[in-house]
Amino acid sequence: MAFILTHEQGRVIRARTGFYDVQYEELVLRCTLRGTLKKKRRSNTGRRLYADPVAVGDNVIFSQLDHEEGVVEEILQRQTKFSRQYAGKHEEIEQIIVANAQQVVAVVSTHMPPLNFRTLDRFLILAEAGEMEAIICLNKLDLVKDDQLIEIKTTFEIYEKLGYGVHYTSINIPHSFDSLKSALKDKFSVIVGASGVGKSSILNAIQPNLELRTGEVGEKTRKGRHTTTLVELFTLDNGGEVADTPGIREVGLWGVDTENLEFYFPEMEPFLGECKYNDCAHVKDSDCAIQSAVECGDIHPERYRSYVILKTENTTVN
Ligand SMILES: Nc1nc2c(ncn2[C@@H]2O[C@H](COP(=O)(O)OP(=O)(O)O)[C@@H](O)[C@H]2O)c(=O)[nH]1
Ligand SMILES: [Mg+2]
Ligand SMILES: [Zn+2]
Repeated sequence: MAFILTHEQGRVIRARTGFYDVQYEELVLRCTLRGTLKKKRRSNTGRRLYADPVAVGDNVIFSQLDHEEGVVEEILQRQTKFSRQYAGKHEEIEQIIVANAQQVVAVVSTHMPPLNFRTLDRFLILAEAGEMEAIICLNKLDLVKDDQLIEIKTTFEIYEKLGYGVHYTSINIPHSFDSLKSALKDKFSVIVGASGVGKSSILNAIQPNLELRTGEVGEKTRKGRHTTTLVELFTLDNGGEVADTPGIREVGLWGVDTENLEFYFPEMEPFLGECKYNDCAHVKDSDCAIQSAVECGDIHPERYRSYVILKTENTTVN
């Protein structure tokens, strides 16, 4: 290389603990963080704030060290972020999974792992909290019988009515990925879901040359390096970009105002302000418009269950 880049703008396309691959035109540099950035992980009092200060999708200022290494100098302002509460810690630590994505693709499967509306609702709330649009993909359609499928699709109509696009897919059903593929066109999306729902398989079906490893817990990189890739960004030939994420087991809410959790459930909006008590939590309170709406069938019981679980897990309900 004839010259060494200093303080250029690049983008993080791959992240694993401590190392970030930063892309600048055709060049990809393995970067570490400048010491001043590492400090950003902690508050002034020394409390840890972030699992990692840099995420895939971040636009950064970097400097090159040699033909394959560099250092991240600065992180540019984020438009959006998909974050969760860092798993297994009692402290309040934010884990930014992807920065600057426009859309969240929340994947669930019919079986293996079983269909879980609680997890799905958590992903949708995190998308809302991070100011991204969300679409839903129900994968492994081939694992259910026709009559079961009809029942499942009826339940998913709730989500369609709420305005979420729902895509029904299976790696064993040709063309089932066509509609999802169009939904990814020209957008930067992040694909999330429990381990094993088929996220990597879906990306392979949409773009076979990605050759992502599937069916594994710890994923190795395609070049066979024995490192665990946490999150990786891919470009699709239709102009879309997708960040594949490893299975998110615990979807701890982050950036969500749980005092006002009802605002994250669009179907509750028409009933807000109609409860007897101003500070109604809509859980056990009497004369509650939300609970009445559930009884009348105006709010789906599955969605209400998600609300109650999240509300009681995050706040004390009287
Ligand atoms: N029957 C069936 N199996 C699938 C489908 N999609 C993925 N799988 C399988 O599910 C397992 C997990 O898939 P993978 O893509 O690694 O899931 P990820 O952890 O979400 O990335 C693999 O063994 C896949 O072959 C599907 O549509 N139908
Ligand atoms: Mg995967
Ligand atoms: Zn109420």
